[in-house]
Amino acid sequence: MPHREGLSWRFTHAITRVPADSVADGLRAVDTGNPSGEAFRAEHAAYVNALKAAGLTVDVLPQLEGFPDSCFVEDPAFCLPEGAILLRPGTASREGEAAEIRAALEARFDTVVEIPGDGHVDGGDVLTLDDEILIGLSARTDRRGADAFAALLAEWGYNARVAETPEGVLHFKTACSTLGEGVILATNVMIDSGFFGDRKTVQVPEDEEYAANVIRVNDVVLVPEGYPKTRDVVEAAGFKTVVLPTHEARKVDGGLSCLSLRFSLD
Ligand code: CIR
Repeated sequence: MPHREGLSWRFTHAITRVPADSVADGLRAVDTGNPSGEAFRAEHAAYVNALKAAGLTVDVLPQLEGFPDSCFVEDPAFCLPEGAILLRPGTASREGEAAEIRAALEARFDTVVEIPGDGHVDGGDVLTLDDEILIGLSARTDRRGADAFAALLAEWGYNARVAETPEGVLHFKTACSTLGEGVILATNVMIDSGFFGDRKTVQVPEDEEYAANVIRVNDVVLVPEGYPKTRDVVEAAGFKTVVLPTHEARKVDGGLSCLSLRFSLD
């Protein structure tokens, strides 16, 4: 029974990786100053604690100086209850992160497979809903990768659909998130795109677009600090929020979802 109520937001486990000092060399679209490894690790510790408080067992992998963006573990892999899929990140400096996370996935899953072919997919482009998995084409996720990934998900019994990430948006999930219980938080551009059909959506208030990337984890929605209007609309939609600092992650285009792989092993 691959699709099920809560697939996209009920979790038992997470994998994270401590930010390296080399995160100062991390990729970014616009330079707003380098993140500090030390300050990022403090924010990361709060993030791990919030996942634990939400009921998860969290594996915290050691920092990897050779890969500046390696704390963004969501991008090199994708996890489902049946197993983990090693992806092929779509930028050269990050491709090796899939091999680096393999052992941690093998420690939790009996089944760990690689995405077939030679196309590229970043996990940040994959939005899991309870009844469908959306894969956004982006500067990181190409058609070959998305089609191969969708075919693999279909073999595993999941409905997968390929969509377009709006121009200028790094990852599909930079602009939308599952809030659970059939509701999606998204920017107005994403809502207008029609990707979500007649699903219920909550619109991110204008000038708070960064806060479109939140994560629902069991009973709470983790939201970034500094976006009070978004927190208000999420709460008004009936969800309980926990606010977390992401100031260092943001300097290298990172948000809350990218900092963990979340899955359920029940
Ligand atoms: C990158 O450009 O790959 C990193 N600096 C940020 C990755 C953020 N990941 C995500 O949104 N899934």
